[in-house]
Amino acid sequence: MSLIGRQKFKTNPVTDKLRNGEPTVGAWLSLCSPAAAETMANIGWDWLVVDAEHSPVGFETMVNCFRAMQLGGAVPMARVPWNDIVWIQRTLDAGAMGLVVPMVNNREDAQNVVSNMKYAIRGQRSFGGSRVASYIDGDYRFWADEHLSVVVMIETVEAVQNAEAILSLDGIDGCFIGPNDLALSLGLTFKEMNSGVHEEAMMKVLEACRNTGKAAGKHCMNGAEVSQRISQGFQFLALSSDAGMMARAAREEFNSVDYSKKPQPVGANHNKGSLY
Ligand code: 3PY
Ligand code: MG
Repeated sequence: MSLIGRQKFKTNPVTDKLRNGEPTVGAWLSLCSPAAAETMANIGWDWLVVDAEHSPVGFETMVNCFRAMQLGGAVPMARVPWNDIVWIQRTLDAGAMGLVVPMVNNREDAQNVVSNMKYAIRGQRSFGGSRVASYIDGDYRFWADEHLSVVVMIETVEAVQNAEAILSLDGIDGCFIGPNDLALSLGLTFKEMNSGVHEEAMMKVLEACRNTGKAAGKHCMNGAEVSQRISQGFQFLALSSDAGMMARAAREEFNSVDYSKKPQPVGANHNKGSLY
């Protein structure tokens, strides 16, 4: 038998890096396309996140995105729409090796995330297997409780104030700042993001991560910001999304087209004064 696609993993490379203080870089998938997921996975990202919160992706498409990511070597992850046991259970069973959970505002929310992602006696996840079980080395039930990446979103003023209480909870690997929702919560325009009180709030979250030994993350617009955040100590960095990058590249190429280069109609420069 060929070993293509059969290499079993003992641990989760993303969780390992987050726990070891190393940076990881990934991207959001909003196009709901396994073909886009496969193309993206081949780039070399540490992880890719299917966005089930703000894209119309369906479950069957999400599973196919996970398969495509695995094929390309990226750790398959998802952002669930809410901290909801049904979504969390089904997404993990579908093959996510880690979840990003939005709007975690206090310690109780964080406790519910951990409980929703872990089997008894630690949590309330029900056992029904997972696609990932075939690809890991060991018993999935124990593997999942130990190695799934548990990332909570800090994206409100309340969450920033409670960051240390949230992050100190055992079972949480790190946080991910949603800059847009954080700006809304602070009453700021999107132009005011990444400076002033917005930046101060993010630095407070980074400090809470340092104090608790957990990974800080953030959604970034471009590679320059990812590099800057890595230098500050952030570890779970998303660079835009498949849709965003496609639109940006397409816009750039489209805008580079010079319509004025069209050939002049034959005879346009004809010397009307000539007999010939
Ligand atoms: C936000 O900016 O609020 C996000 O959720 C980004 O992923
Ligand atoms: Mg958000």
